[in-house]
Amino acid sequence: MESDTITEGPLAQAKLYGILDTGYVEVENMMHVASQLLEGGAGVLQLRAKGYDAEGVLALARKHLADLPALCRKHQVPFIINDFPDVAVALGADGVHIGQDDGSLAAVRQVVGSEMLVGRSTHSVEQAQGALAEGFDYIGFGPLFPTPTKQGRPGIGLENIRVVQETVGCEIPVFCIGGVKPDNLELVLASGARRVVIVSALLLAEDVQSSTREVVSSLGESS
Ligand code: TZP
Ligand code: MG
Repeated sequence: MESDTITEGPLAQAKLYGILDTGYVEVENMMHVASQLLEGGAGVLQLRAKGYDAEGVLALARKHLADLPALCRKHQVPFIINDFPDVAVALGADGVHIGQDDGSLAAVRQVVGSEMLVGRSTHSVEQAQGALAEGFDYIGFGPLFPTPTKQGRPGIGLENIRVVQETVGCEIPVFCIGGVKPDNLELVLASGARRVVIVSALLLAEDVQSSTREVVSSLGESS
């Protein structure tokens, strides 16, 4: 079976999933960094604010990212909220991303309805296939390598990317995540990945926009 033949839906063109992470970007600078990720060609944008509760994320987004939903719409890029379905609804986001311990898809759908994108973090082949069976719109698969962005979780390596890409990635987008950088992107792609999430290596880049553009260009060549 072809490994990534997804040609329809809001994530079809999304090869690079960008994340605005409060661990790396000052809140005052978030709008600027978001526009660099979008100008560089990120095809999805998530707000990730670990250590914030739902109220905190809502306040942060309202104060510092009021123009972001419109900017994402202009670029035709889905805007995703990490962890909090109710915040995603309140902000009029396009989706929400949840982890393994954040309950079932059915429970999230009760909050966000049937239209919103819902993604799941997965850390094994079984979890990836389970998320597809449950009906998630996309998955993150990793961390491939240990990463300071997600402390306390071991790297799962590159061995299982291909089987996940072939069994899950033919139905829903699979974004490989965790320690992916411009330096190892070629290896990650050679291991079967077709789409990636990159957090720190882009947010800490000297020129976020041009680094993003280079990654997107490498991803385009691989498909
Ligand atoms: N989930 C698995 S790894 C990870 C998340 C949110 C963090 C990835 O960040 P980085 O900086 O690209 O390694
Ligand atoms: Mg979570």
